[in-house]
Amino acid sequence: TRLTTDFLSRSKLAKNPLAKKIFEIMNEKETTLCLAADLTSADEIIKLAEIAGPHIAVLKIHVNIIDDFSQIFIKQLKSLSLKYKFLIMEDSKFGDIGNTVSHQYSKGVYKIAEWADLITVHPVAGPGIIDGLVAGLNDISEERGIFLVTEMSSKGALTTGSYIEQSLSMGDNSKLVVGHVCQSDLFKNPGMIQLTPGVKLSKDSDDLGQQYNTPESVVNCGADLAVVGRGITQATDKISAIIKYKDQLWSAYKNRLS
Ligand code: S5P
Repeated sequence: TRLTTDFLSRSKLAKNPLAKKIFEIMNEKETTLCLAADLTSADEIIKLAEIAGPHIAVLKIHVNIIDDFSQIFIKQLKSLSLKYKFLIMEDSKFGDIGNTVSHQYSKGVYKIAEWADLITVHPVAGPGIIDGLVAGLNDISEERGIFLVTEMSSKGALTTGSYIEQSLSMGDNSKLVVGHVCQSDLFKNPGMIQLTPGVKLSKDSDDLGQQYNTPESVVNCGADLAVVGRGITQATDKISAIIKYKDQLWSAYKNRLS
Protein backbone atom coordinates (compact mmCIF):
# COMPACT_ATOMS: atom_id res chain seq x y z
CA THR A 1 0.00 0.00 0.00
CA ARG A 2 1.00 3.67 -0.32
CA LEU A 3 1.94 4.11 3.33
CA THR A 4 4.24 1.11 3.48
CA THR A 5 6.03 1.64 0.15
CA ASP A 6 9.33 3.53 0.20
CA PHE A 7 9.83 6.81 -1.66
CA LEU A 8 12.33 5.39 -4.16
CA SER A 9 9.88 2.68 -5.27
CA ARG A 10 7.11 5.25 -5.40
CA SER A 11 9.23 7.59 -7.56
CA LYS A 12 9.00 4.96 -10.29
CA LEU A 13 5.21 4.92 -10.07
CA ALA A 14 4.71 8.67 -10.35
CA LYS A 15 3.14 9.91 -13.60
CA ASN A 16 4.17 13.53 -13.16
CA PRO A 17 7.95 14.15 -13.54
CA LEU A 18 7.96 16.60 -10.62
CA ALA A 19 6.23 14.09 -8.34
CA LYS A 20 9.03 11.71 -9.28
CA LYS A 21 11.56 14.40 -8.42
CA ILE A 22 9.97 15.11 -5.02
CA PHE A 23 10.22 11.41 -4.13
CA GLU A 24 13.85 11.33 -5.27
CA ILE A 25 14.76 14.43 -3.25
CA MET A 26 13.05 13.10 -0.10
CA ASN A 27 14.86 9.79 -0.50
CA GLU A 28 18.26 11.33 -1.17
CA LYS A 29 18.20 14.11 1.44
CA GLU A 30 16.30 12.00 3.97
CA THR A 31 13.79 14.73 4.61
CA THR A 32 10.04 15.12 4.18
CA LEU A 33 10.03 18.67 5.43
CA CYS A 34 8.19 21.36 3.47
CA LEU A 35 9.08 24.65 5.13
CA ALA A 36 6.34 27.29 5.05
CA ALA A 37 8.44 30.45 4.92
CA ASP A 38 5.51 32.74 5.68
CA LEU A 39 7.58 35.88 6.16
CA THR A 40 6.89 39.31 4.73
CA SER A 41 10.45 40.38 4.01
CA ALA A 42 12.28 38.98 0.99
CA ASP A 43 15.64 39.09 2.80
CA GLU A 44 14.23 37.17 5.76
CA ILE A 45 12.97 34.44 3.43
CA ILE A 46 16.35 34.21 1.70
CA LYS A 47 18.14 34.05 5.06
CA LEU A 48 15.87 31.26 6.23
CA ALA A 49 16.23 29.38 2.93
CA GLU A 50 20.00 29.60 3.27
CA ILE A 51 20.01 27.78 6.63
CA ALA A 52 17.10 25.42 5.88
CA GLY A 53 18.17 24.51 2.34
CA PRO A 54 20.15 21.34 3.15
CA HIS A 55 17.33 19.98 5.34
CA ILE A 56 14.16 20.53 3.32
CA ALA A 57 12.56 18.97 0.25
CA VAL A 58 10.30 21.93 -0.56
CA LEU A 59 10.23 25.61 0.37
CA LYS A 60 6.71 27.00 0.32
CA ILE A 61 5.95 30.72 0.13
CA HIS A 62 2.95 33.03 -0.14
CA VAL A 63 4.33 35.46 -2.69
CA ASN A 64 1.58 38.04 -2.18
CA ILE A 65 2.51 38.64 1.49
CA ILE A 66 6.05 39.80 0.65
CA ASP A 67 6.40 43.59 1.12
CA ASP A 68 9.42 43.97 -1.14
CA PHE A 69 8.90 41.35 -3.85
CA SER A 70 11.24 41.61 -6.80
CA GLN A 71 12.70 39.50 -9.57
CA ILE A 72 16.02 39.66 -7.69
CA PHE A 73 14.35 37.80 -4.83
CA ILE A 74 13.17 35.12 -7.26
CA LYS A 75 16.68 34.84 -8.71
CA GLN A 76 18.19 34.39 -5.24
CA LEU A 77 15.57 31.82 -4.24
CA LYS A 78 16.03 29.91 -7.49
CA SER A 79 19.78 29.76 -7.03
CA LEU A 80 19.40 28.43 -3.46
CA SER A 81 16.94 25.82 -4.69
CA LEU A 82 19.53 24.58 -7.19
CA LYS A 83 22.40 24.78 -4.70
CA TYR A 84 20.59 22.81 -1.98
CA LYS A 85 18.25 20.77 -4.18
CA PHE A 86 14.81 21.75 -2.96
CA LEU A 87 11.70 22.68 -4.93
CA ILE A 88 9.81 25.97 -4.71
CA MET A 89 6.10 25.96 -4.01
CA GLU A 90 3.90 29.05 -4.31
CA ASP A 91 0.86 28.47 -2.12
CA SER A 92 -1.55 30.56 -4.21
CA LYS A 93 -4.52 28.25 -3.70
CA PHE A 94 -5.90 29.20 -7.10
CA GLY A 95 -9.68 28.94 -7.08
CA ASP A 96 -11.27 30.71 -10.05
CA ILE A 97 -12.52 29.72 -13.51
CA GLY A 98 -10.00 28.38 -16.01
CA ASN A 99 -9.62 31.59 -18.02
CA THR A 100 -8.89 33.69 -14.93
CA VAL A 101 -6.41 31.28 -13.36
CA SER A 102 -4.49 30.96 -16.63
CA HIS A 103 -3.75 34.70 -16.33
CA GLN A 104 -3.17 34.64 -12.58
CA TYR A 105 -0.64 31.84 -13.10
CA SER A 106 1.42 33.36 -15.89
CA LYS A 107 0.84 37.15 -15.85
CA GLY A 108 0.78 40.12 -13.50
CA VAL A 109 3.55 41.23 -11.17
CA TYR A 110 4.49 37.75 -10.01
CA LYS A 111 4.48 35.59 -13.18
CA ILE A 112 4.26 32.54 -10.92
CA ALA A 113 4.40 29.99 -13.75
CA GLU A 114 7.92 31.18 -14.61
CA TRP A 115 9.49 30.22 -11.28
CA ALA A 116 7.23 28.10 -9.06
CA ASP A 117 7.90 24.38 -9.46
CA LEU A 118 4.70 23.66 -7.55
CA ILE A 119 1.47 25.50 -6.77
CA THR A 120 -1.67 24.76 -4.76
CA VAL A 121 -5.16 24.77 -6.27
CA HIS A 122 -8.67 24.59 -4.82
CA PRO A 123 -10.71 22.14 -6.90
CA VAL A 124 -13.89 24.13 -6.12
CA ALA A 125 -14.29 25.48 -9.67
CA GLY A 126 -14.26 22.01 -11.25
CA PRO A 127 -11.88 20.43 -13.82
CA GLY A 128 -11.78 23.63 -15.95
CA ILE A 129 -9.43 25.15 -13.41
CA ILE A 130 -6.79 22.56 -14.28
CA ASP A 131 -7.28 23.17 -18.00
CA GLY A 132 -6.78 26.90 -17.29
CA LEU A 133 -3.53 26.22 -15.44
CA VAL A 134 -2.32 24.00 -18.28
CA ALA A 135 -3.08 26.90 -20.65
CA GLY A 136 -1.08 29.21 -18.37
CA LEU A 137 1.94 26.98 -18.98
CA ASN A 138 1.94 27.56 -22.73
CA ASP A 139 5.28 29.40 -22.79
CA ILE A 140 6.92 27.38 -20.01
CA SER A 141 9.31 24.56 -20.84
CA GLU A 142 10.20 23.43 -17.29
CA GLU A 143 8.27 20.67 -15.51
CA ARG A 144 5.43 21.92 -13.28
CA GLY A 145 3.11 20.30 -10.76
CA ILE A 146 0.05 21.18 -8.73
CA PHE A 147 -1.30 20.02 -5.39
CA LEU A 148 -5.07 19.97 -5.06
CA VAL A 149 -6.30 21.34 -1.73
CA THR A 150 -8.57 18.39 -1.04
CA GLU A 151 -8.99 18.71 2.74
CA MET A 152 -8.04 21.76 4.83
CA SER A 153 -6.47 21.82 8.28
CA SER A 154 -8.56 24.60 9.77
CA LYS A 155 -11.48 24.24 12.14
CA GLY A 156 -14.86 24.01 10.40
CA ALA A 157 -13.35 23.61 6.90
CA LEU A 158 -15.98 22.91 4.25
CA THR A 159 -13.79 20.34 2.51
CA THR A 160 -15.74 17.23 3.48
CA GLY A 161 -17.66 14.31 2.02
CA SER A 162 -18.31 14.36 -1.72
CA TYR A 163 -16.09 17.45 -2.16
CA ILE A 164 -13.15 15.27 -1.14
CA GLU A 165 -14.24 12.41 -3.40
CA GLN A 166 -14.56 14.68 -6.41
CA SER A 167 -11.23 16.35 -5.74
CA LEU A 168 -9.55 12.94 -5.63
CA SER A 169 -11.03 12.00 -8.98
CA MET A 170 -9.96 15.34 -10.49
CA GLY A 171 -6.45 14.43 -9.38
CA ASP A 172 -6.63 11.02 -11.02
CA ASN A 173 -7.61 12.62 -14.31
CA SER A 174 -4.75 15.07 -14.75
CA LYS A 175 -1.06 14.49 -15.24
CA LEU A 176 -0.32 17.96 -13.83
CA VAL A 177 -1.51 16.90 -10.36
CA VAL A 178 1.34 15.63 -8.15
CA GLY A 179 -0.78 15.01 -5.07
CA HIS A 180 -3.26 16.27 -2.51
CA VAL A 181 -3.12 18.66 0.41
CA CYS A 182 -5.04 16.76 3.06
CA GLN A 183 -5.13 15.71 6.70
CA SER A 184 -5.85 12.00 6.39
CA ASP A 185 -5.03 8.94 4.31
CA LEU A 186 -7.54 9.57 1.52
CA PHE A 187 -6.02 7.95 -1.57
CA LYS A 188 -4.28 4.75 -2.57
CA ASN A 189 -2.21 5.72 -5.63
CA PRO A 190 1.44 5.34 -4.49
CA GLY A 191 2.60 7.65 -7.28
CA MET A 192 0.79 10.61 -5.69
CA ILE A 193 2.00 12.68 -2.75
CA GLN A 194 0.15 13.63 0.43
CA LEU A 195 1.11 17.12 1.63
CA THR A 196 -0.08 17.77 5.18
CA PRO A 197 0.01 21.17 6.91
CA GLY A 198 -0.90 21.89 10.52
CA VAL A 199 2.21 20.34 12.05
CA LYS A 200 3.78 21.24 15.41
CA LEU A 201 5.81 19.43 18.03
CA SER A 202 2.77 19.43 20.32
CA LYS A 203 -0.91 19.08 19.44
CA ASP A 204 -2.17 22.65 19.52
CA SER A 205 -4.14 25.36 17.71
CA ASP A 206 -3.83 29.09 17.01
CA ASP A 207 -6.40 31.87 17.58
CA LEU A 208 -7.52 31.92 13.95
CA GLY A 209 -8.69 28.36 13.33
CA GLN A 210 -5.46 26.54 12.53
CA GLN A 211 -5.26 23.06 14.10
CA TYR A 212 -1.96 21.27 14.72
CA ASN A 213 -0.91 17.64 15.00
CA THR A 214 2.49 16.18 15.84
CA PRO A 215 5.01 15.05 13.20
CA GLU A 216 4.51 11.40 14.17
CA SER A 217 0.73 11.53 14.00
CA VAL A 218 0.57 13.28 10.62
CA VAL A 219 2.97 10.74 9.11
CA ASN A 220 0.83 7.92 10.49
CA CYS A 221 -2.18 9.65 8.91
CA GLY A 222 -0.46 9.40 5.53
CA ALA A 223 1.60 12.58 5.25
CA ASP A 224 4.45 12.18 2.76
CA LEU A 225 5.52 15.82 2.83
CA ALA A 226 4.76 17.71 6.05
CA VAL A 227 4.35 21.49 6.10
CA VAL A 228 5.85 23.31 9.06
CA GLY A 229 5.54 27.09 9.30
CA ARG A 230 5.47 28.86 12.65
CA GLY A 231 6.93 25.82 14.43
CA ILE A 232 10.14 26.88 12.70
CA THR A 233 9.76 30.56 11.80
CA GLN A 234 8.90 31.53 15.37
CA ALA A 235 11.57 29.38 17.02
CA THR A 236 14.42 31.30 18.65
CA ASP A 237 16.91 28.70 17.47
CA LYS A 238 15.76 28.07 13.90
CA ILE A 239 18.35 25.55 12.79
CA SER A 240 17.67 23.31 15.83
CA ALA A 241 13.95 23.52 15.15
CA ILE A 242 14.48 22.63 11.48
CA ILE A 243 16.57 19.60 12.37
CA LYS A 244 14.18 18.50 15.11
CA TYR A 245 11.20 18.49 12.72
CA LYS A 246 13.21 16.86 9.97
CA ASP A 247 14.43 14.05 12.25
CA GLN A 248 11.05 13.38 13.88
CA LEU A 249 9.33 13.29 10.50
CA TRP A 250 11.95 11.04 8.96
CA SER A 251 11.93 8.50 11.79
CA ALA A 252 8.11 8.40 11.68
CA TYR A 253 8.34 7.68 7.93
CA LYS A 254 10.89 4.91 8.55
CA ASN A 255 8.64 3.39 11.22
CA ARG A 256 5.66 3.59 8.88
CA LEU A 257 7.49 1.44 6.34
CA SER A 258 7.95 -1.47 8.70
O1 S5P B 1 -5.27 23.26 4.82
C1 S5P B 1 -4.26 23.95 4.79
C2 S5P B 1 -3.53 24.13 3.61
C3 S5P B 1 -2.35 24.87 3.64
S1 S5P B 1 -1.39 24.91 2.21
N1 S5P B 1 -3.76 24.52 5.93
C4 S5P B 1 -2.61 25.27 5.95
O2 S5P B 1 -2.23 25.71 7.04
N2 S5P B 1 -1.91 25.50 4.79
C5 S5P B 1 -0.70 26.36 4.77
O3 S5P B 1 0.31 25.75 5.57
C6 S5P B 1 -0.88 27.76 5.33
O4 S5P B 1 -1.24 28.67 4.32
C7 S5P B 1 0.49 28.08 5.91
O5 S5P B 1 1.34 28.60 4.90
C8 S5P B 1 1.04 26.73 6.33
C9 S5P B 1 0.86 26.41 7.80
O6 S5P B 1 1.61 27.30 8.59
P1 S5P B 1 1.76 27.14 10.19
O7 S5P B 1 2.49 28.37 10.58
O8 S5P B 1 0.37 27.05 10.76
O9 S5P B 1 2.56 25.88 10.40
